[in-house]
Amino acid sequence: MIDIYTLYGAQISNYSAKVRSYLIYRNIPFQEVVASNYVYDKLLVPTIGFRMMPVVRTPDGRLLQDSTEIIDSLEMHFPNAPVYPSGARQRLAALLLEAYAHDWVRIPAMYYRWGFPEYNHEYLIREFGRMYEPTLSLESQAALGDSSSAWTRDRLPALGVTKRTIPQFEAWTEKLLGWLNAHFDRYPYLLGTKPCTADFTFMGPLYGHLYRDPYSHALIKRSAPSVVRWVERMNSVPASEGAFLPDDEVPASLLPMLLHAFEEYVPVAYDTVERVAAWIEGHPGEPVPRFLGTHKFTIGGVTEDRNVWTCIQFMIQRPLAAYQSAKDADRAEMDSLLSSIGPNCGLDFRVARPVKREHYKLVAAS
Ligand SMILES: N[C@@H](CCC(=O)N[C@@H](CS)C(=O)NCC(=O)O)C(=O)O
Repeated sequence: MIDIYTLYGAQISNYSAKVRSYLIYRNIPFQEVVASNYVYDKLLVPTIGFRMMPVVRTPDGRLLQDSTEIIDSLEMHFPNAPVYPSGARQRLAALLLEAYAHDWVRIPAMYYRWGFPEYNHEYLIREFGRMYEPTLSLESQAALGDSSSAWTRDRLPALGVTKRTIPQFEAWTEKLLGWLNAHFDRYPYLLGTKPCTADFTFMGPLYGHLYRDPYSHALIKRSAPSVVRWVERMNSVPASEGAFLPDDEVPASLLPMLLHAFEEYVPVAYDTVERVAAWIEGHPGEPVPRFLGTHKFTIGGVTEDRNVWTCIQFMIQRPLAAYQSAKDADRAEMDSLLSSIGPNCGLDFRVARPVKREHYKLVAAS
């Protein structure tokens, strides 16, 4: 029996970067195996039912999919030094930033990957080719990578990236890198000298895409050197375990990101929750589809359409549940954090039909 964990993923994959950096930080013995066509066909798809990474194989042979569930399951198995802060303010900040990084920061990550073909295309098609068919010749990998990356390349409009919103996504990304850079000038991780769950989630877009892809690599090195150093730190075994900041402090340098999350991401997330609830009412007992039509969103004052990505509910219901189930004293701490973010940053929104993952699919939780 294999007595270490196996991460099936890829260097170019957003959510593999999240799980990899978590495994490294937690010092969990693991090997990484590329999610090639062979691995998908022989091992992953027969169990999971579809092509999706990352997947973690536990030493007792179970396959876990979904980066958040992987981390949660490993947190239960390795309960010392948890990556979820115990303080109410820090815990809520971590869950909010995690959802924002998972669902929203992925959009500029996708745009900067595919929106600059003159810089990135040759590199990316070879990356996709070598991931899917590691033993082919370089020429064949490039040809294969070109055709086999179309599914993700063509997703920009489904994420709301269009000619009208590109300037807004660029402006926000520059701000985001500025906020993160200012933060990491002062702190090694988001909440102190040890990473929290949101640090790992930010590694997805920041390492998997922005740090590795040629165009954004130059941008991030030029404009956000402290983010570069954080990325590299996150992929290294730390010298010590570190600690979250004392007194449950959420640094002020995180507030602009949290405010942005409430302004532009949370409205989309709440609308998603309503769309999912309506769908569940009409389809009892069925797994929730990945997409449910389209809805409007606004970025930098420009309104556009995007697909309703139902997985967003899974992430936003976590901070909502943490807030709504908090005892009075914790709730008061959370309220003081929310009011320091901005005047309209409430978490009273009701999730009528919570969801969970069962057999690798999103289903109604009750
Ligand atoms: N919610 C999932 C998202 C995973 C995901 O989107 N993985 C990408 C690679 S980074 C993928 O395999 N996508 C296949 C697809 O979208 O069809 C997770 O956190 O694991």
